[in-house]
Amino acid sequence: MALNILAALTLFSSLLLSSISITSTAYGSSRPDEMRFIQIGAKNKIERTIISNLGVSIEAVKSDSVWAIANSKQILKLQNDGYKVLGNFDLKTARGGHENSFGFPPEDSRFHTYQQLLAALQELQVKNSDISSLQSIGNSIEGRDLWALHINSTASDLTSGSSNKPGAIFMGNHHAREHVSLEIPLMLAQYLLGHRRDPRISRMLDTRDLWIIPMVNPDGAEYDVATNEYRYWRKNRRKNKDGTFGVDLNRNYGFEWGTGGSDTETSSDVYMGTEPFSEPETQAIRDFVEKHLNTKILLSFHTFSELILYPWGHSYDKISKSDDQRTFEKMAQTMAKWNHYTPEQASDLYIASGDTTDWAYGKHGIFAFTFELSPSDMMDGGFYPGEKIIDRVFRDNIQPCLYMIDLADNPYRVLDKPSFNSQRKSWLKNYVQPHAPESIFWEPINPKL
Ligand code: 0X9
Ligand code: ZN
Repeated sequence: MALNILAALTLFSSLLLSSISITSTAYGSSRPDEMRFIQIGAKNKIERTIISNLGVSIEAVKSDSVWAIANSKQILKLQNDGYKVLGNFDLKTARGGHENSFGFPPEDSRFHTYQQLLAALQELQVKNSDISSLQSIGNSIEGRDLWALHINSTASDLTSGSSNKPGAIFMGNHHAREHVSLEIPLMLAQYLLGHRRDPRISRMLDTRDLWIIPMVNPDGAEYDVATNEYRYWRKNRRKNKDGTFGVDLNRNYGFEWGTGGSDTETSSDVYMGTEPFSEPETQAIRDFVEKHLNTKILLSFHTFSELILYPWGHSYDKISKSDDQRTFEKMAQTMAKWNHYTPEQASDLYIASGDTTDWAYGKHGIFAFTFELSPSDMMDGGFYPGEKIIDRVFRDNIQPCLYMIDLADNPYRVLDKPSFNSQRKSWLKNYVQPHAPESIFWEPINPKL
């Protein structure tokens, strides 16, 4: 796709769209000012699933309670059902206002808006045009391009946009307010291209087909920062038939869609949409993945809670192919040694159907993970932890990302077979020394372009 023409068109259309979203006042029936941050007593995954089935979005899990965002109707229902509301806070008091009429507040200016992300991706691509290209893989419901950076050292693969090399896809920002989840895939791209002459990295770049899609939900992300206060927006910006807004993109994928932990109520934060893949954003990811079935690894970044999640999420069942189950577990446990997150099956958190990873694995056998990035707790800032957190979150996750890229040729290498182990050790020596001091692997690269 012709990058420059597309980029110019995007700049124009997104400026237009920005002004539309600034003047828009329609919120739908669950207006952000009606939403509350609540702490509810819940001791286990069954209770958490019941809460999630009420259409409440659970944001952090503690040993005997959860933090969630809910409207007054949902809170009443929870109380009627005997759940204890231990805390109830106004969302809007969580972060102060700022003077800019659009974008991140000055103290968070390192976070990228849609336009700043595009500029950063373009600069990166232009500096590394021999091994990367920037493509739009579709459009959001408001018409913004969904940008994907393709990294591949074979010119013909870049031109055709497809490859026989083992592929890995990294994506972020399915959920609008989870802004850290965009920064990490962007920094991963900057890291890989910034270290392309490092033998450990160049070997990877030569042998893998990498795609980075940092912002799957640009409309929601822009909406979240379009006034002088964060809006705690999660969904996309679909105008539903009844005038409410938004579908939860992580409930809209077409594998066991609508079978639990999502809602038919349009105003719910976990509204599943009218049908599987009803949304242009999830359609774009579906079509993209289905055009790139060389993909063996997929990582979808979310925030927050510091978790490494793997399928299934729609069911408490284990994966029936025991080699796959063991591979997921082994990979999650290995990555947890680097980022110190908790590795677990997604439904151990709570049941949720229609998420990216159940579909990617269930439909295409891709080893697909969700990372819930830092912070670990609501009290450390929840979705809005401040820009100071970004470097640390990236440092924590660079080795897990490199590990996934490495394994894209054959994730089963992690299984406990001697030949795989020795192969693995030599790979690790080539590009990562486990538990090495951070400085060996990490240098900030163009934190903000
Ligand atoms: O609920 C989600 O979509 C994800 N958590 S978030 O706080 N970022 O919204 C977790 C999805 C994990 N998948 C399942 N539990 N199925
Ligand atoms: Zn999320």
